[in-house]
Amino acid sequence: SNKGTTDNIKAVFEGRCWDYDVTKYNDLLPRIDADCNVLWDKFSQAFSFRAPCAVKLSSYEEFMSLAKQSLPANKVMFWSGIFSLAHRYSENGARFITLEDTMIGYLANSLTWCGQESPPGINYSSCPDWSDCPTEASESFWAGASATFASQATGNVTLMVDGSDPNKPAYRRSSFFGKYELPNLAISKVQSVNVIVAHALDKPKIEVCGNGSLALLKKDVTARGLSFTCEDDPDAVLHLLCSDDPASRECQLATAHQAGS
Ligand code: NAD
Ligand code: CXR
Repeated sequence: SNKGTTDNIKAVFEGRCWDYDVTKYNDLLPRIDADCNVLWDKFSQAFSFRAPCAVKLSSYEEFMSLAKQSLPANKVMFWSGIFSLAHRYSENGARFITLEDTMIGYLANSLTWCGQESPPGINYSSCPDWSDCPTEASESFWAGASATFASQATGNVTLMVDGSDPNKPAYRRSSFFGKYELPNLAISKVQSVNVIVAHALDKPKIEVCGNGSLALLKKDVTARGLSFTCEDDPDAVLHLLCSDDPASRECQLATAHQAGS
């Protein structure tokens, strides 16, 4: 087993919430009506005073319905297997809005929590790893968050995936994206899924648009009646990667202005 519930989780959660309300995403996303202490009560009631794996998918429903926000068209971005680059690119909502920019994802991101039956109802010393609980319990929060987020999306949506991971395909039907986001895109509200396949610099491009799991993704997207586009390493993303590794071979940009001078 793992580390326990994040220290001072109630204060961290409520502090994030009040801060979000006042200073975060003011021009990008709507404010929440519910008070932050009410959100904490609904969130914590889902798991506290219960055995750590005894949390159903439906447990967080009331919290989700109080905290969900409408989302601007064409700005929603999903990611799978590539947290860091996706968030550097989305730029806190400036380019795209990820789940972690919305109140629901913002409150919970990078926190650990689990319950216990005895007081105080929250286990601060050890929580099971998600792979130690039945699927439903390990997925209960992020499955609901992902489904809520995807069902609010409109227009063209973006997905970033990792085409360089030797251990897992870029698209997996078993991922949160595959299980809870793609199936909740509303055909009446979403037009297209635009996929960005990112590849680590100087590493083999294991998966590219049109092949392997990306062909399966195209099939799954178009079967839902949505349009599909796919691009490997768009310049805007490549240049972000290059900012961390400018000496890499793929980052040696042509310098036409010097030629012949
Ligand atoms: P992924 O494989 O990169 O997994 C995302 C995160 O979920 C990882 O940090 C992983 O450690 C954790 N995870 C994996 N399987 C889990 C499980 N069974 N139970 C609990 N946690 C698990 O990509 P994915 O599965 O496609 O999920 C990413 C998508 O889903 C994003 O679009 C995002 O909107 C949403 N999501 C976000 C988080 C988060 O922690 N912020 C977690 C899950 C899902
Ligand atoms: O150990 P994992 O999540 O399951 O992460 C697996 C890998 C990491 O090694 C890392 O490469 O996935 C990547 N990753 C991040 N870079 C990252 N940054 C923030 C995964 N999760 C990241 N987070 C947030 O922290 C996510 O919301 C994630 C939470 C827990 O991180 P942890 O390292 O335990 O759910």
